[in-house]
Amino acid sequence: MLKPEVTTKLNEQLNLECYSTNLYLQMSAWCHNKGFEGISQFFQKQSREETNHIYRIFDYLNDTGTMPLLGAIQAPPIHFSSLTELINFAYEHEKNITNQINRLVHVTMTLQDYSTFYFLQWYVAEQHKEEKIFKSILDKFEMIAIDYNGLFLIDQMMKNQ
Ligand code: OFO
Repeated sequence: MLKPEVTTKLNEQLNLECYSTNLYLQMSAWCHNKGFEGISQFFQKQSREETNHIYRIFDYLNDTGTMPLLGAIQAPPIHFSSLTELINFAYEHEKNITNQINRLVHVTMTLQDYSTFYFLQWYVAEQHKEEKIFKSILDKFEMIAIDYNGLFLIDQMMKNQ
């Protein structure tokens, strides 16, 4: 049986993962609308990964006899002035998620809930991977001049990410 504080935090995270799914799906739509098909595909893949994050927490709550609680999900932004702004937004979002996960891990450690602490280690590793992905994309933006040719190259490259 989970402690109430852990349950609350896990439900918060569950809802944040729902937001992440919607955010990346919306970003995929924005990219597709602007003609960046490769990046649009990349964000669809990211959105599916976020859905996987939802189910991990959903299943964990169920498995521990706690009913998952889905609340209202904030709408993701739909306007970006540039592709760089969009990628930056995604990178900042991942950094926020990392902070949330760290706080959650801290709560489990403080309350000596080692089962949930162990469960969350996958998220810790996943956040490291996701921050690295978005940071490396931003680095490529800096390396390749953001003119039309540069953007085309990045779009093609991200089809295989
Ligand atoms: Fe992007 O890792 Fe979940 O939210």
